[in-house]
Amino acid sequence: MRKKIALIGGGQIGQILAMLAAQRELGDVVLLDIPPLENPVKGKALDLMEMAPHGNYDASITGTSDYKDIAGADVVIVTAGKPREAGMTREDLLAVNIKIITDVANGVKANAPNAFCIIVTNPLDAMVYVFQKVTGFPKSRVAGMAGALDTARWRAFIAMELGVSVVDVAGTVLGGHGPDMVPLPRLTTVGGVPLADIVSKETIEKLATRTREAGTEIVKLFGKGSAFFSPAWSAITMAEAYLKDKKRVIPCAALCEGEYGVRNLFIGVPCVIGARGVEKILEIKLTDDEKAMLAKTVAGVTKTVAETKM
Ligand code: A3D
Repeated sequence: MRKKIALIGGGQIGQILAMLAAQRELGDVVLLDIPPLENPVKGKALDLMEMAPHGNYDASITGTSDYKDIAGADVVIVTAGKPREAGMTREDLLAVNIKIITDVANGVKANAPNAFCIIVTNPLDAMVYVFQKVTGFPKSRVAGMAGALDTARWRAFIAMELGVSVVDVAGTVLGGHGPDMVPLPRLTTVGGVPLADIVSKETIEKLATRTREAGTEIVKLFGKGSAFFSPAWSAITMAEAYLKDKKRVIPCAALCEGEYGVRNLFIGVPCVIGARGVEKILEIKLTDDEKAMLAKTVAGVTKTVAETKM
C-alpha cells in the first residue's frame, strides 16, 4: 500500500510540495486548504493528476478542505499561514499564524495522530513549538523545516562564489530561522578542502551575511510572498528521509532538552532523520565564538516563543 502525505496549506509552497511528492512517488498526496480556497486545491490536484502521464508517476493527488481526508497520513507538512511581504520580519507573522497553526494542530491531532510532522510556517521556531504543544506529539515526530533550507542557501552561495559544483559543498547552519542564524565556516568543506583554506575571511563573512538574509533577499525581489521552490525541496528531503528510513543528517528545528545547553525550545540543530522521525540530535563541539553566536539566536527564539504564551 502506498504511503500517504498530507499537505496542510495549498499555496505557493504547498503546490510545489504536491508536485515533488508525486514526482518522487513518495505516496498519495492530499492537499488541504481552507474554504473559500477549496476549489483551487481541487484544481491543483487535478492538474497534477493530468501531469502524471508525462511526469511518469503513479500517485493519487486530491484536494480538500476536510480534515477527515488526511486520516491515517504518514507524513504531514504544514505550510498553512501567511507569508512575509516586503518590509516584514518573520516575527510580524506571529499573531496571525499562531491561530492558524493551533487550528491545524487540532485537525492533525484528531485525524493523523501517528504522522511525522514537518512545520514550515513562519516564524518557524515558534510555530513548530506551538504545534508540538497543541498536539502533544512526541518530539521525535515534530520537526521544523529551516536548517535544511538555511544550509542549502549557504552551500548554494559558496558554490556560486567559487564556481564549483554545489554537490561538493558540505556544511551546516545552526540556530533559529532568522538573521541571527549561525553558519559554521569552520566545519564547511569544498570537496573535503576546508572553506577557510580557499577563501578570505572577508568573503566568508559576506557569504554568511547573505545566508542570514537570504529569505529577505527573495522577499524583496518578489515584492509579495516569500521563497517557495527551495523551501519545498527542503521539506521533501526531510519527508523522504523519514519515509525511506534514510538516516539522513539534516539540520532541522528539533526540540532540545539539554542538547547545546538549550532546554524546552525548538532550535536548528543537525538531526538524524529516519523511520523513527528525529532519531538523534548530533552535538558539535563549538568554539567560544560559535557558542556566543548560538546563545544570541537562542535568546531571539526564546523571546518569540514567550510571546506565544504557551
Ligand atoms: P501562501 O502561498 O500564502 O500559502 C499559504 C496557504 O495557507 C494559503 O493557500 C492559505 O489559504 C492557507 N491557509 C491559511 N490558513 C489556513 C488554515 N487554517 N488551514 C489550511 N490552510 C490555510 O504561502 P507560502 O506557501 O508561500 O508560505 C507558507 C508559509 O511558509 C508562510 O508562513 C511562510 O512565511 C513560510 N515559509 C517558511 C520558510 C522557512 O524556511 C521556514 C520559507 C518560506 C516560507
